[in-house]
Amino acid sequence: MEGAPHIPLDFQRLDEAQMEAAAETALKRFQKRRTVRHFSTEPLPMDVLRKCILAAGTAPSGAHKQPWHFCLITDTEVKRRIREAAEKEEYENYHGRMNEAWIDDLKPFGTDHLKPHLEEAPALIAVFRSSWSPDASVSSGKAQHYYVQESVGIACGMLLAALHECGIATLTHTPSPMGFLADILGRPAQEKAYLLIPVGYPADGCQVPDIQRKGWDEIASEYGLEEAH
Ligand code: IYR
Repeated sequence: MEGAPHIPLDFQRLDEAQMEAAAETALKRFQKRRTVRHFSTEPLPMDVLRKCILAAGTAPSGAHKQPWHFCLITDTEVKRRIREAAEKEEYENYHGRMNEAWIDDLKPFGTDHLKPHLEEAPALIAVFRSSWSPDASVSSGKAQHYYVQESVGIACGMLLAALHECGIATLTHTPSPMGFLADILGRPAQEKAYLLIPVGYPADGCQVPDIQRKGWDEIASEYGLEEAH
């Protein structure tokens, strides 16, 4: 390939038994992941959080632009300000901006406009997406980014998976609109808040909704003519 240096892929081929075992382990582990809304205030090891964020930063992205930024927040006053701003928006959401069907759909989860977890969780990870980055070498002064939503969504999925693997519970929180996050955190104009993730250990006695997950037939279809053997 002209112009672009390439290096050999570092890839470890597994045998089929190893693949089966890895798939089983991954499924069992992922089935145990639950969204948590009640956190212990106990601090988390910060280096574990930093490594999970670095793991998320290995996600694929459009033209490898890596259009994400992760703010790792443990400061009590910053968390308090985020809670205050989120609750203000959520009050409007629960009292008029969300329609009746939406409010009904959320009843099993017991959510409301109050967000104590934004202060109780020992850390918040605010994820930003950037639609461009400053670049003096292009005439517009802005390097384009591509498939930003997809790229940042994948990075967030990898972040949740990495945190879960490390025994850390998460809440994927989307207070909306989320513009207050860029203001409070002083993010540059090209960045828009994408997701706010309180992280921590579950509070003692933490309960979660008794939900079922869709099965194979509901989430997947196969188009092979026969078993590949
Ligand atoms: N953002 C609000 C409402 C909310 C919306 C959905 I869709 C959820 O799955 C959960 C909550 C809130 O955080 O309460």
